[in-house]
Amino acid sequence: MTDTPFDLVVRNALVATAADTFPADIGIRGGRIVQLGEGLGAGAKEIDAAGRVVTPGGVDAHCHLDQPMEPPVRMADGFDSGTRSAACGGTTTVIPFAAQAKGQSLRAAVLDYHSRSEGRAHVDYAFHLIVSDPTPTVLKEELPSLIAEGYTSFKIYMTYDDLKLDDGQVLDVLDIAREHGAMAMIHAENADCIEWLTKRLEAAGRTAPRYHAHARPMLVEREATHRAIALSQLVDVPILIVHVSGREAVEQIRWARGHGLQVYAETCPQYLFLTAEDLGIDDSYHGAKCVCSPPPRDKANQEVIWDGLADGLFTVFSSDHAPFKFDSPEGKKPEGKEVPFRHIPNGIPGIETRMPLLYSEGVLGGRISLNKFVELTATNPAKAYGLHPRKGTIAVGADADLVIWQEGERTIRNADLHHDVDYTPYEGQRVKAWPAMTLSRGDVIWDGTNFTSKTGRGKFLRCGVPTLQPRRRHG
Ligand code: DUC
Ligand code: ZN
Ligand code: ZN
Repeated sequence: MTDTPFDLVVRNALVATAADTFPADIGIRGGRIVQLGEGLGAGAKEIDAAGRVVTPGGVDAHCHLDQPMEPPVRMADGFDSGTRSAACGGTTTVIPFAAQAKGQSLRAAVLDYHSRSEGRAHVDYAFHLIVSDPTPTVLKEELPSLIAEGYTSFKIYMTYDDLKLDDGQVLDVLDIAREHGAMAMIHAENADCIEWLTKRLEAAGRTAPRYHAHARPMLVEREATHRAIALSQLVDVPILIVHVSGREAVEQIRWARGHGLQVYAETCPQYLFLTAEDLGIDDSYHGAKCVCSPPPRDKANQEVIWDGLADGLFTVFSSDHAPFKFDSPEGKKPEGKEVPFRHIPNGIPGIETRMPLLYSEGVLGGRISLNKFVELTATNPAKAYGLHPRKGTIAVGADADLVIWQEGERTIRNADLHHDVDYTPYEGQRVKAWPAMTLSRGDVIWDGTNFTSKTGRGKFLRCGVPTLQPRRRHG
């Protein structure tokens, strides 16, 4: 204990962690939480949170910011606007992707991504890697050294010509994850099935955005999910299946868990709040706004995803923010054209709406507990990617990344959001809560009305190894 006053006390909070909900004042010094308890002494500054729930700042462990794209397509958000939008929606840590192009060294991809992020972020950030070219040098030299330097997770793709790995390559990469304790994230969709279906749809003249969903039915996700599980079982390494969309993939993951395999899963708001109908019930190009992969399914599948969030099937809830403007030659209309679905940039924005949507429909809608909300949006992503306990919780020693929630009805309007995208897929959606205040390392960066951060205050974070559960020891 010291007599030094706190820099800041958040008083009369109803603190929610992944484990407990309790009343407390939060004493902050030097950007960290230094004391928790009732009746703390005075701070140099004080915030009265009476009557308000206070959660850890969100950790959005799957978002894409200024990821290099094939011209003319360009992501609408870089680290400045992307982390601004994150902060205004209660997210204080983001983990986007340093993506290796085929033929590029992984180290070069990381250096390039640092040059895109340096001095631009408003909240703290780490990098996942995307491994698209697992050469012997990447496997034996670059990956091990990057993991040791704090890039401890990587995504691999089972689809997309420019990214996908064959099964042998997946095994090679998983083997490195096992050896070095890294976390492998897997995009599970069967590339050949998608290509076969896409060609048939194109031959029939079915190229409108809505046919994107026809080209990627649940079967292709189910098959690849099962294969990813089998490959991870062969190597005996944990994996995390990203953006799980519905029943068939969920069944595979339940099967794996039932067999004692360490298979983690992520889902995203689009699988709770959108359906394939949002890609169009006719051939309108507006459906391009909701083209993402896997595609949103139907209402029954939304319920399956809700059940999985409530019962522990899902470990993390991420936005998969992949921001492309709709009415732009750099976005959903490449070179100003309404293109066949195959060529529509894949992904939707959602970094700002992730936390409010889940808080509203999940917690206030009675589907998940407040503690489960914290676990899914902050604690587990921090553990899965080696940032816990610095991030993802409210505890002595943790960074003072906090969200003070305000309950009350409002309607999501793109005009009120802070990304650089010209639409939100959730336009008109009613929500029941929004962050009244977001603090990052003790700084108020969103006060419910104004964004009050300074560009470049966000720091790069080196990740430790995942701590979701102890790794099995191999004899
Ligand atoms: N996968 C992602 O994770 N994000 C955007 C598009 C995709 O296929
Ligand atoms: Zn993906
Ligand atoms: Zn993604």
